[in-house]
Amino acid sequence: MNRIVLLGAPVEEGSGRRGCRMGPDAYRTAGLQEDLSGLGFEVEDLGNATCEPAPDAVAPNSRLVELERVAGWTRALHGWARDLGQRDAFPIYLGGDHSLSLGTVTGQAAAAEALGRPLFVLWLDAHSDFNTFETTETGHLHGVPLAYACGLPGFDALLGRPVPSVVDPANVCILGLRSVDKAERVLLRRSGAEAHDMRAIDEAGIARLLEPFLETVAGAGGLLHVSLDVDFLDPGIAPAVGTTVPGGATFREAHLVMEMLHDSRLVSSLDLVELNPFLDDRGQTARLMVDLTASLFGRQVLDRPTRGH
Ligand code: HAR
Ligand code: MN
Ligand code: MN
Ligand code: MN
Repeated sequence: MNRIVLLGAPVEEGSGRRGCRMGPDAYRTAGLQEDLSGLGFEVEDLGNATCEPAPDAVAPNSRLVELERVAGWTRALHGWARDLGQRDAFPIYLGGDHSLSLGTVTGQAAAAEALGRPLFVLWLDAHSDFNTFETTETGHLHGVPLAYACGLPGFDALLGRPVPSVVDPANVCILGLRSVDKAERVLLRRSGAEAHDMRAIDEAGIARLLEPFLETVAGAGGLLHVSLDVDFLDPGIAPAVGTTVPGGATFREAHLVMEMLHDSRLVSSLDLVELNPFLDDRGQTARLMVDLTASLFGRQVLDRPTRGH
């Protein structure tokens, strides 16, 4: 696939603070389109998605923050992703906080189902985002998207109906964990999703954790959606996020993941989430996220043979 489409998703209501809505423009300013064009891709920027709040989305408890707006974004982005996921182009969703994945992952899952392929998800994040409307302690809906996409119950207000195509938790791999809430941890364990914390990465090396997952995706003939949260990265190299947690992935660990993903040729869609340009230091985080995306699309220092194609 030689075509890439960029879609801005300037949602910030899921994060409980302001700033993520500036994310899509920060990626544009940092030169995302130019870098990808320079790698030989035809890149179309579709601009930013918009949404109307969903007044029918009634909160099942009083803790949930901005449910009507987040439900509006979920519906809009679900529709976009279901459509873009069936086109002959690679969609990159420019966030926006991680609640945007409520729409993009479920939309990509619907697209994969229409194409007759299983969808796999790689979640690169300090957090597992596996809370439900019942377990969330903060009410911030960027803490629930992976549980939602995996079909956990209680979320029907978001789309106004059940998720049409859920992701099998057995098809999920999470890397980078260092902040998981108590009840969330139980749900995550019960789901059977593969999850690796930073200790596992320290001990095994990130490549050895990622490789078997990629082999599983390839063996199943799957499509792979990658959701890259800025806080996967160590705050020392990526300060522009509202939920920094010390001890994150290093510059080289993150690039290595992207380089391996490129070589695998398995990735079919990407979320770039949680960038808060208001907290950035001279654009360094936006720039790093663009560089990581370039690694995913094949930027390398020396020529090297790639497996597969
Ligand atoms: N677990 C916490 C909560 O549910 C924090 C979630 C933070 N999520 C993100 N994206 N920043 O990973 O509120
Ligand atoms: Mn996240
Ligand atoms: Mn996170
Ligand atoms: Mn939060």
